[in-house]
Amino acid sequence: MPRHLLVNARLATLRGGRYSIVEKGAMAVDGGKIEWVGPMAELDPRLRGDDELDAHGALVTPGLVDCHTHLVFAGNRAREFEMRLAGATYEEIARAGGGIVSTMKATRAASEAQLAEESGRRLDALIEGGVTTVEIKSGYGLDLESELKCLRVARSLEQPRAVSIRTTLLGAHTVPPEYRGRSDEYVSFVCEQLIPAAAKAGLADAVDAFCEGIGFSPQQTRRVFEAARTHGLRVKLHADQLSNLGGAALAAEFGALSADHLEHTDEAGVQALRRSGTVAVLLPGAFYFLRETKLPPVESLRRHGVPMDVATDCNPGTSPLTSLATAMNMACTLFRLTPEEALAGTTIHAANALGLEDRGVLEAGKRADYLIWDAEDPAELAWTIAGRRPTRIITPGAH
Ligand code: DI6
Ligand code: FE
Repeated sequence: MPRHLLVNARLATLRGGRYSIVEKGAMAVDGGKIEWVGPMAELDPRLRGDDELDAHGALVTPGLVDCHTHLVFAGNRAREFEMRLAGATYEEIARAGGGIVSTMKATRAASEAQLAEESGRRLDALIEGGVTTVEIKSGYGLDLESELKCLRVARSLEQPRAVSIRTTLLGAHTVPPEYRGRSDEYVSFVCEQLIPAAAKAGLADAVDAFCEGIGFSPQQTRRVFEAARTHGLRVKLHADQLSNLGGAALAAEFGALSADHLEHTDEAGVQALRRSGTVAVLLPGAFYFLRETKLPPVESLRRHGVPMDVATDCNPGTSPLTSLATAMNMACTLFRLTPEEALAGTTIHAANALGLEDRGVLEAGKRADYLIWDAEDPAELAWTIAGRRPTRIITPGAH
């Protein structure tokens, strides 16, 4: 990325998690980093030069961060969608051997190239919507080779694109058929073989689990977290999505980067998140697609000052969504976030949920990931339903 100066921009810097607008702003970029941000009137004349990018008064924001996706998978679940509309519940389909297991079969059967091709299309859609950093989970392989394959594919998607990818090992997503009725043994496999292998290969940045009646118990989740800790990996958790098993408090106890979903989290869970500094990730796409009615405790999270993120949860079963701006709209309409909270939840706070302090805010010293929008008001980004796209994406590229 060449040294350049952005001028005449309406900068939504997101400093302090607020819009923090700089009117008639300028931003100097050097070596892929922001060197200076402020009003044009205070611009050091020595920074001016030939390499100026004129925003003509348009809105500029940090690049968006999608901090929770399962976008590496093969096939689709349209048939299951039809079954649910005909009356079957998500849990019933899962218990009957459909759900995650049906995607697991397609994913195990796919070659690495095929998987990269299918998954790359979903990633490209996210990028077109302004996502410059994305987290991708495994969890549709559920055996040693297939889980590592999914993580390798996730990592491989970064190179040809101007995007940063963080990978998360979600071996504890569901019990695969070969371990049916032996979930504790499957957890032993995850702890003793999968986590060590992923850590040794350097393929995972974090470890996640699905703590749920149809997933893993709190005791099993605890074993997974302990193994992650032994291998120096941070944790995050699918917590309290369909029922309250105390997942938020468990995540907090292990200093998780984030606790995700949280529809059924109670006051004690929110307080535990606050104490541990764990970020709350809200996933309105899954709430919408499953036609859930139990709302996450947004008012309580706000009151306790727990940072809230918004992510797509892009996955075939509960959130086939590839627009983060649409997720922002849903977070506002369904969960009553303000458009400002939704934007903070897809920039500065979302970066924190990935343990990344170097992005998500337009500030000197941060990465120069930024977006120019055909918009004036930052609330416009969450306002449209179909997902607005930036007119320009400027990013130093991978890593
Ligand atoms: N919770 C979810 O919403 C997704 N995974 C999870 O743990 C669903 C994954 C799927 O149905 O394929
Ligand atoms: Fe998820």
